Amino acid sequence: MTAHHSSPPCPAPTVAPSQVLVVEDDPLVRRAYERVLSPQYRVTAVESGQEALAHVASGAFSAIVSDIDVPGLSGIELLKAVRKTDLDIPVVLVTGYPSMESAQDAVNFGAFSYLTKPVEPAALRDVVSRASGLRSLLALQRAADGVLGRSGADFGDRAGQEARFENALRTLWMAFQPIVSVSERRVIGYEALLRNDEPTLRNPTVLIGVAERLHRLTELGRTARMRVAEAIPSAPSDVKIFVNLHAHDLSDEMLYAERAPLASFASRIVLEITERASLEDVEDLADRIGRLRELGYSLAIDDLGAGYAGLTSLTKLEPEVVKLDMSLVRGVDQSHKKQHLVQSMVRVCLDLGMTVVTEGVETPAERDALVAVGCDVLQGYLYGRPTRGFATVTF
Ligand code: G
Ligand code: MN
Repeated sequence: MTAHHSSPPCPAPTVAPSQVLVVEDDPLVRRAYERVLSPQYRVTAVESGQEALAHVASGAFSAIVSDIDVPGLSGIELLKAVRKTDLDIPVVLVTGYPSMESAQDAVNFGAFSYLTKPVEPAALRDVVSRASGLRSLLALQRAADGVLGRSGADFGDRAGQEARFENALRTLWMAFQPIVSVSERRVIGYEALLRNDEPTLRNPTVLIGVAERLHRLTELGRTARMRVAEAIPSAPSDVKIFVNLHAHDLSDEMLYAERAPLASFASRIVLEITERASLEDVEDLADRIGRLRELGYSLAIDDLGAGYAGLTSLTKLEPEVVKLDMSLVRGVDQSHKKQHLVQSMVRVCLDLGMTVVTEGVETPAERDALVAVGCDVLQGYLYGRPTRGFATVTF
């Protein structure tokens, strides 16, 4: 792992302008392509799809020219595999047996162009030149995303994504947003929310998306929990700390370790679980939930009412806390339907002995409407934005 002492605010385009990957099993044809392209491009020529993939993983190509029918991995499979890691490399597919279906497939999967054998040298030169030009343009557009602070989740090659993710992990900190009891007129808890100083990964949803793609969710979850644990000693002693878990975190054995950073605070911690990522993939879910309870944690279902939470989370988690999604809150004062819905949900939850937290409260009118239908524990900009440290709330 490399250390990044001074990461630039936005990565420069990482594409070398002139590398072309040729995938062709017929040695004569391969040589012919090399001869046509090599005056202008650095050509890497391989004979199988597998070899091609290995090169794609390590090199920055401006374009790929692949036979549609190569050993190991067809041109279309190669195209699909390439797109998993790089959205931008133009792929030109070549076939000796043109058929409607393969042309259609090629286009559906995002092939840049489709050539039939025998390929005219001028046509090959032309298509590769257009492909590599497009590649440069895409790289510049990705750089523009960074400069203008757009999501940036997908830009750059994989190496670029790794570097930006490293920077985000290294600068990760937790913001805390107050959760208040209206009747008690006090803060009863704070939700910890991901923040980081990598300009292209500021949005937590984008950061989590990149972590998913890079298979680094475990690391992200561990780092976040470590940062929460470091902050807790400066929190008021009578509040709960709400910590979001990704479904993937439930499969991390470190979560259950007695020496895990949060373990010594477990009785003060409410773990929020959402079904945005499905819980169906977690092995032995019920057993894992049992272990968390034995360690002293409480559990919450996050985003209830957003359409994620299903039977699994309610029946297998039996949460102490339910968090109503802000989509139910937005404009609740204007909508009788929302008021009825929230009222029914609150009743059911209270009957089941669960505490209800209502998220995303922004206006006094929303607060009043929520209190009128039985909500007492509220969270939202009305009481405080997520901030560094544990801000107090004046009532
Ligand atoms: O999925 P989850 O409920 O954990 O997400 C909480 C998110 O909602 C955070 O990103 C937080 O910044 C945001 N948030 C918190 N309070 C409000 C609010 O009052 N209004 C809006 N629009 N967003 C909020
Ligand atoms: Mn949450």
